[in-house]
Amino acid sequence: MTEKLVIWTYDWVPGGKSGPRGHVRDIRLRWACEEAGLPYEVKSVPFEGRDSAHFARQPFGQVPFLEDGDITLFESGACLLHLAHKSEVLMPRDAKGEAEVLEWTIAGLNSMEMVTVPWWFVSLFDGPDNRLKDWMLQRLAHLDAVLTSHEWLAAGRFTVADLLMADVLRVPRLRAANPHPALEAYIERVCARPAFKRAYDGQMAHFALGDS
Ligand SMILES: N[C@@H](CCC(=O)N[C@@H](CS)C(=O)NCC(=O)O)C(=O)O
Repeated sequence: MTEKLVIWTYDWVPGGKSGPRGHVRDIRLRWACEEAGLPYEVKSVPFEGRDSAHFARQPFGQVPFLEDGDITLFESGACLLHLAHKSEVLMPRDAKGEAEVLEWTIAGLNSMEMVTVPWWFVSLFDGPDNRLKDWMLQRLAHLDAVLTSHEWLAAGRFTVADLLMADVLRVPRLRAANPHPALEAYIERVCARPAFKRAYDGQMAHFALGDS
C-alpha cells in the first residue's frame, strides 16, 4: 500500500481581502495530489514562532514542505516534480514530454514567478506606478504569444507545468493592467479543473479551522 504523503503548511494565515488564504503554496501540492489521486494528509507548523524543527525541514522557515516516507523536500517546485514522478497524470514518461514539462515548470518558477513576486511586493509601495510593471507585462505578453497556438504548455496536454504556471498567474491583480485573451482563457481553463477546486476548498477549510 502506498504510504500517505504529508503536506506541511502553516496552522493559520491571515484571511480577509489582503491575506494570503487561497494562495499559500501548499495549494500546489494539494492540487497535484488531487489531480493524480495520490493519498495525502495535511499537517501544520505554527505560523507564529517558527522553531528549529521547522527550520530543519525548510531552511527559510517557509511552507510548504513535503514528507514522503523517509524523504522530506522543501521548495514547491521540487515537491511538484517529485510528485510528477509518481503519476503520469502530472508528467508523461517519454523523454521529450518529460523535458518539456521540466522546462516549463522551471520557466513558471524562474522566468515568471521571479518577476511576479517582486512586482507584487513593489506594488505595495509604488501602487500603479510600479517600476517593475514593464518587465512583468513583457513576460505576460511573451507567454500569451505561446498560448495563442498551444492549449497546454508541455507535451500537448495538462501537466504539472500548467498547474504551476496557473498558480503563479491566477492572482487577478497581476494581469489586470493589460489582459491578454489567450492567457486569460488559459488561466480560466486550468483553474476550472475540479482538482483545483478541491485543493482550494481544502486550504480554505484548513485555515478556517486555525481561526478557532
Ligand atoms: N520558493 C518557495 C517560496 C515559499 C514561500 O514563499 N512560502 C510562503 C507561503 S506561500 C511563506 O512561507 N512565507 C512566509 C515567509 O517567507 O516567511 C517555494 O516555492 O516553496
